[in-house]
Amino acid sequence: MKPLNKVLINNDTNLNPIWIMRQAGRYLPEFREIRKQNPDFINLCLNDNLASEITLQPLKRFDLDAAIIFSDILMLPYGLGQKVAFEKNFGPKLGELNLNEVIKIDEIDFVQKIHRIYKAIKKVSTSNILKEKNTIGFVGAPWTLLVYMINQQSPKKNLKKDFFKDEFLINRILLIIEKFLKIHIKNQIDYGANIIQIFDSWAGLLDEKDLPNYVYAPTLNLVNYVKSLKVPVICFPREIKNYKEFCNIVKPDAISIDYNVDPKKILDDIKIPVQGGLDPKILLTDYVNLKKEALKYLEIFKNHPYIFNLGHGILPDTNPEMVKNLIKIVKNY
Ligand code: 1CP
Repeated sequence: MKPLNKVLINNDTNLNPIWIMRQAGRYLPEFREIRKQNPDFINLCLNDNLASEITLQPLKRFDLDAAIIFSDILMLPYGLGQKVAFEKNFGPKLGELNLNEVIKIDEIDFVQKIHRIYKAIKKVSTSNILKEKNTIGFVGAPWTLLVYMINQQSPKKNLKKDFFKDEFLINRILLIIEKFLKIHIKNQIDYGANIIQIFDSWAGLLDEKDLPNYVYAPTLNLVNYVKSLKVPVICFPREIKNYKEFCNIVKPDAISIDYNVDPKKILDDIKIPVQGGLDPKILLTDYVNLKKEALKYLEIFKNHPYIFNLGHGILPDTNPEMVKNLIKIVKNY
């Protein structure tokens, strides 16, 4: 059985497998080298040779237990025909969402635009390095994708004032997103992904009263769909206040926690396997501090099924040596 499955399916508490959000990325010089020669990020995601090579880069360096496919949550709006670009020092920039065009897109158009992601997954999942390891496929949650599709840029920069004005439009787009996310999930699994992670990076933007409508209901539909395909599903509803309520309603196979939440409270509140938590900024400090903070999570979850990870993506300024140290600390525990 693959390492993450031991935790997710068998509730193993002796093993703390580890992978790292954004483990294939800018903190690795070998990634920066490829990126420099491929200024168009979308094209890079659609280049199955390079995308699979990038996916495996961190596994060649480190003793990680899983690969997460090199792609992006915004490949979904791209597949729906919305313009998506990534600008240096700015982040994602999306074109206007044209609902009249989007509703004309069918499954064949969508898959045609992004099928090379699936080719990359096939290459990765059948590679020798991953024989005993997991291949993680992923999607953005409907809410987080809606945020990017309507806001056209990161809400970190600026959130459109009239975002919630047209509730009818929002609910319509959510249904379209959900339909295509299911197609995207099914294809990732068919081509070799054996875990699905759902990133709801902007769940924390919502008032608690809006969570049932925009986060719980659409995510529950996806979680049930993944379960019907017999693959474990991990949810990351970043920065919501009530992880317990989320787990009780959505019932994923594991919950990935952000770094603002108290892990002791999570241990008290949550019965399902837990993933993550460590603040990525800790990797910018020193070995002694890293060991202290990593051991904190390992101690708290020592009798709970736990997958080691960070509380958000690894930062570009991270020294790869610190990643090596972290993995050693976790494996030696
Ligand atoms: O190694 C891996 O983790 C696999 C690849 C991966 C994943 C899982 C990338 C590559 N992106 C993602 C998910 C993703 N993309 C999320 C969810 C996780 C999270 O919260 O970080 C989100 C919100 C995005 C959207 C996105 N794409 C952003 C964030 C913008 C914001 O609002 O702050 C950014 C910067 C990107 C570009 C991107 N995606 C991935 C990489 C390596 C990069 C950087 C590209 C570059 O400039 O070189």
